[in-house]
Amino acid sequence: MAQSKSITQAKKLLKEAKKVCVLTGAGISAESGIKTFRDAGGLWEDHAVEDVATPEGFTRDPKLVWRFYNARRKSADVAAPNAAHLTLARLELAKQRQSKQKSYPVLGHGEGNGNGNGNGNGTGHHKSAVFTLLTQNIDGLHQQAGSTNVVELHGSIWKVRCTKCGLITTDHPIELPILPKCEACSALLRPHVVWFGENLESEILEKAEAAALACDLFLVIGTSAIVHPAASYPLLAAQRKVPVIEINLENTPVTAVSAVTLLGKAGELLPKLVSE
Ligand code: BV8
Ligand code: ZN
Repeated sequence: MAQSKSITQAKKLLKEAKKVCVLTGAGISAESGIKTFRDAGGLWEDHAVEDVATPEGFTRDPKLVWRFYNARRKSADVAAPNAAHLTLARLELAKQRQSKQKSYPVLGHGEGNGNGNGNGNGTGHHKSAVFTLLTQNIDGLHQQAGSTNVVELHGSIWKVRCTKCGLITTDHPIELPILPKCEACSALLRPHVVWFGENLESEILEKAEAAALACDLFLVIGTSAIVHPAASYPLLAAQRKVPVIEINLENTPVTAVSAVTLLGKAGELLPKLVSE
């Protein structure tokens, strides 16, 4: 199907959708100058996953791991949201406005759930939001772009956690000391991210699954869809016969279950799907 026909079909599906769930990966931040993992020149080219993104690697050589994350804090600090991030923020607003018109209550976690999206209505009872953005990215660019209902599946590069007392803090210089110490108990600090072999936070897993099970459209952008459980959410939606729209430079394991696959750069394609 010619790409223009696919774009028309994707626009129609997005316009009609009432509850949208989105999954993003490193590809959506590539046009903001942040390295992806698996592409040429990607992070995994000069670092062994098991050395820099596993708890065992951190125990073995915490300095190596902190050099890796300090470098990524510096690149995330100078990066700005691109047109793809900004379009998703606009789409969230449009869907919330659309739902209000249809007097759908915009409901989220009333009590504000720690990952910064307090867009609840204080009713406290849990109903899936009309727009949920699940991201594997730890760079915080979605929130910078204005997205509110963001679920950081793998944590945030801007949060650090004490390996002993568990205190989570954010007020640190961009480049942390090579072996940063906890202000409360002086134990070693680690990045508050989810490493391979570590479970995701249960509340995060709940929200992600609830959104994938409640959505009537699933949008997948810039992910190789290899890492689980993140890669399972578009499959969950497809199993429910929910249309999946994929945007990537290349085909991925999600392509087989996608109603529409748009091959190209997210920053160029996504703005075409959401009218001004
Ligand atoms: C867990 C945080 C319970 C830190 C990350 C089921 C089956 C198989 C394996 C497993 C399974 N369940 C669990 C596992 C094990 C493992 C896993 O999935 N392994 C993989 C390798 C097979 N999962 C886990 O360990 C998870 N924990 O399951 O706990 C458990 C525990 C033990 C055993 C069983 C169960 C935790 C996973 C989280 C790890 N932490 N990040 C950090 O970032 O430093 S993962 C990290 O890598 C990212 O967060 C992301 O998830 C992944 C990279 O993927 P992408 O973001 O997609 O990036 P990538 O470079 O690969 O691709 C970029 C894409 O964009 C490409 O397709 C490219 O074409 C495209 N692109 C590029 N430019 C553009 C573009 N597209 C559009 N526009 C552009 N401009
Ligand atoms: Zn501590």
